[in-house]
Amino acid sequence: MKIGIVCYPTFGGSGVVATELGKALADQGHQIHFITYEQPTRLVDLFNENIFYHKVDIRSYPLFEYAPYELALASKMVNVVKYESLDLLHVHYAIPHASAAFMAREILRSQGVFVPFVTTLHGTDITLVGKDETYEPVVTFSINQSNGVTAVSESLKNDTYAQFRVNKEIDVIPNFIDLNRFKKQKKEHFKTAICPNGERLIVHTSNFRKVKRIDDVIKVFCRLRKLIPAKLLLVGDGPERRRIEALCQELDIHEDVRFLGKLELIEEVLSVADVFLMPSEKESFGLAALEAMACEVPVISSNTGGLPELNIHGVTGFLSNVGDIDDMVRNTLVVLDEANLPRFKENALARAREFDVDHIRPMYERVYERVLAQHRTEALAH
Ligand code: GMT
Repeated sequence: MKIGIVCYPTFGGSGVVATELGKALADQGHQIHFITYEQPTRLVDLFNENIFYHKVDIRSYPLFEYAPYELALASKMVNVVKYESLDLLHVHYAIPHASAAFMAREILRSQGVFVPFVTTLHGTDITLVGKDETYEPVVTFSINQSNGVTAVSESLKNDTYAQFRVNKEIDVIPNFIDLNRFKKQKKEHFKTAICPNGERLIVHTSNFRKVKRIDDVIKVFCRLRKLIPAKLLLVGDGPERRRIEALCQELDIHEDVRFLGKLELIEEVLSVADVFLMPSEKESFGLAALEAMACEVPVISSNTGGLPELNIHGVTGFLSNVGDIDDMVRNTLVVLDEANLPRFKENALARAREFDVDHIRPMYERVYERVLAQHRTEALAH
């Protein structure tokens, strides 16, 4: 198949999922065309004969306070579909990709070209941004207009039906992991450098947005380090980073906390972690937790959204109510207990294996085939 993939090119979860899916599909012989405003961060494989990248050019004009990205994107989709003879478009994150895809599909239809689009809902496009009245009518319309809709967890599917008047069937296709890349590596020298006295290493990675509740990471860590020797690594960057750094100085814990910024080789850090913290307010899946689990790191998380579908309470880590710091501290101590840690690590890896890309990729291929078959029938009837 020739597939156009539209996503955010950033470090964020939906961009990572879209890029990794494209790479996995290209390995199966599909021709993949990424259409976005910058080369996706995880797309390092441009010499692959099946992978192409098309940059969306955004023309500015003094009249525009905000250049209309959605129009530039729709126009680029029209161009790529026509000149590369794409069979299908797959857009990740509804805003504004689904409405741009709708526009592209209808423009192409008016020119006698029929190409369906699949929308994958990732989380905040539904649970936070999408339901705001600023966007809701467009999000509802473009989901209903999609030829196929997928969501990354049952919880996100339920949220979509609860919060939008959506009448489309939604296929749940969980996020996935490349176990050849995400696996525990021997990085003992790294561990010794950060934890010279054998301290426990706590890791959190995120885009440092409010929804991640990084204050809770700090609160849990503050309590822990009074009970056991521990260090904290914070990976990633975003709007909250500066404030959290100042908070660590204020609390006088900065010597035990390191901010590593955005990292390409996150698996190297995860390889030396003892526990992963994800106390998020909302989390439709929790891809960062899956990456940790694949590196044999148990997860202490909130029980919000899709996290209970990934992190099994008492098996791969623990779940707590959002903001329940006492419970998170208690649970972390249970996981870090010498008598328990090996079992939690083993279970985390076993659970991650269930999300192997080779199990999940065919689920997308089946949706593509179904959508193409339906669309062919509709096009013939036209
Ligand atoms: O806001 C974010 O956390 C990024 C966001 C995205 O779309 O890039 O992440 C969402 O999609 C990820 C991939 O499907 C999921 O693993 C995350 O749970 C989800 N984030 C939220 O729901 C907050």
